[in-house]
Amino acid sequence: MAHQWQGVIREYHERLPFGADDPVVTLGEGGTPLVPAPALSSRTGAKVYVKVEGMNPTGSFKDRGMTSAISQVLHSDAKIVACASTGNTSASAAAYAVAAGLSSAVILPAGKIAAGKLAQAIVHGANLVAVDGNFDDCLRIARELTANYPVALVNSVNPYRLQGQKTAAFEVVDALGDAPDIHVLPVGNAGNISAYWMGYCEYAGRTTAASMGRSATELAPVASKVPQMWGVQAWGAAPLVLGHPVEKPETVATAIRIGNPASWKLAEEARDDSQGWIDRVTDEEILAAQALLAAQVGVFIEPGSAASIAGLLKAAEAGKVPEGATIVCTVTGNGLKDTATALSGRDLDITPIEATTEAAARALDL
Ligand code: AN7
Repeated sequence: MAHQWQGVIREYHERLPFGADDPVVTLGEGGTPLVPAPALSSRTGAKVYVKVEGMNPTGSFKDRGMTSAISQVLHSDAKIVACASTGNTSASAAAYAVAAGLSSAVILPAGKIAAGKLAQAIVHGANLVAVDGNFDDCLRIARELTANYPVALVNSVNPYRLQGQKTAAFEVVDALGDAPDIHVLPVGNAGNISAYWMGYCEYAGRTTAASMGRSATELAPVASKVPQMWGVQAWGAAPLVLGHPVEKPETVATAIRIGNPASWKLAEEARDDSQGWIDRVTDEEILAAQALLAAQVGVFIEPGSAASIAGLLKAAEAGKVPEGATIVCTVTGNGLKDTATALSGRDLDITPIEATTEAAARALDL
């Protein structure tokens, strides 16, 4: 019989805080590929996979949390959803608001959003507010707005966001047959690392501080273990590495240009309870990792996503990758969102040739 993936709420219904008759707003998110990355395996001595979250409907992992946050909004009186964003959350919120018949308002740091993400918010009809400030300023404004006006906040401080996002960990276990030894991911506002940790714990029959709804311990465990969680921040936006907020975060990876993550405590819990760590990588390492994944694995990711790959390679060089370990790196967003950064610094020779096969063959040195 034909099967169509139903989106993460229906696929993982029994582990999410929704009733059978609750409305579900979905664009078919989740079910993303877990792709073996031999080029990373050979460099690290481990068995490395990438979880390609850029395959989600709006091109990032945010859709997993937006289906659950926006579905829950339908239970309230709110007709407008709002978020602060470095780009991907706003793209996702705008699209899911359309699907739900709601309006959206997105609060963005002026001039620091990748062109593709801005285009998404615009075409989905979001009301845009550009702030002369950074993401942390935008989140403060979004929180205050939603506290004072009939507007629902759909940033990851809304606990329904992490509920949807935890399904990515379920998918990894379902694909591998058990949890990996190590899970690596980029860290910005720190919601995703917290959500994965919750998902891995619940699949192993444990709960975390972020768990809600039916207790995971009522369901039979699916995984026999939990992975170490390795988080990676950008060098100039690494509050969790430094142990204090960064007032003026800077990085080429605008998605993770965040100085005071909302899920700070949950991320520390994920790191410490899993015996993992959170490190930082330079912009150069991020861009090199992005180029490597595109040229040697065949997956085009955005710079923020490449932090996870850069962090893994840095750990390998430092001898911190156990031989033969199974490692999953989440690559959080699609490279097509920010082609300007991917192409910057490249020598693009696009001088046209005459329209003959011979000229094409000459140009190709055939
Ligand atoms: C591609 O869109 O914060 O640590 O406002 O877009 O869960 O915040 C995006 C974050 C990683 C970091 N990779 O995840 C936003 C926003 C990409 C991202 C992160 C983001 P969190």
